[in-house]
Amino acid sequence: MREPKWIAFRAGLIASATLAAWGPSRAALIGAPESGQIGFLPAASLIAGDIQWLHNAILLPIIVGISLLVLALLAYVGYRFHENANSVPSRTTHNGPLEIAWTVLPVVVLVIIAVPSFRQLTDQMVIPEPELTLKVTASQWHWNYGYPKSAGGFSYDSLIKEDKDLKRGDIRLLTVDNAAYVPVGKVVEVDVVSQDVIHSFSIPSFGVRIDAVPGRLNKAWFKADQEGVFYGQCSNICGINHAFMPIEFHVVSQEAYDAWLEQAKKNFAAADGVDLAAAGPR
Ligand SMILES: [Cu+2]
Repeated sequence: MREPKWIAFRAGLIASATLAAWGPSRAALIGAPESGQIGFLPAASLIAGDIQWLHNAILLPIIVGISLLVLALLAYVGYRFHENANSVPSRTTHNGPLEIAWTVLPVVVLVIIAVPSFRQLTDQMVIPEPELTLKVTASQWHWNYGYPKSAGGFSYDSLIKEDKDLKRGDIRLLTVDNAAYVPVGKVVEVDVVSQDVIHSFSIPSFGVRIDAVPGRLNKAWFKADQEGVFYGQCSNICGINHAFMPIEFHVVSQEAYDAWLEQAKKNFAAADGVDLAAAGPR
């Protein structure tokens, strides 16, 4: 009986290897979640890297340290001052040095957090001279990407791909019909508005998250430092289909971007909002 089992086992191995080879190629994919993942999506911009550093190198050690300190104090109090060990409790109500310490130490901790935090906020809010400015308009429930006049002056809707339309390599709930394209290594400013309710434009790998508010122009920026496909989602509960307005950005070389631009100018300008869903190159 061993041999058939062994053959079946090997057949299973070959089948799974073949399936893996057929599966979606993740080589070009960088900014998408994976099963079993914990932590952040990989950073593809300096700002995203800074944000992750602040979390991993500053916040997490402080959080762990404070939690362990409080746990140790609780354990010590439970051990040292339980009724049998300490039947006549002290009636002390004040302790000057202790009170100063527990006021000053949290302030020091907050300052340690504040210094890099404010520096990063400044980096995010002070937008360098942009090389491409995208207008991002949120609606219930899709995004519209507008390219500036210098790039052809067109705009198009970007809608989630429904389950029935998914092809191999697409990611359910994240792949869209018309993705946005930006060149690698260029400062991209995103001007974010909303047509109806408050949405939030978010691409974790770029370190970008900004609310889309009706009647208000919010600006963010990123400079993607590697090519790939990066996903985000609307990050502000905006209604029944809030979970179904993903964001897909392709970061490509300047040549690939120029080629896409040529094609997109024709497709989207010709479509003029009539049949945008069918017009997009992918
Ligand atoms: Cu939304």
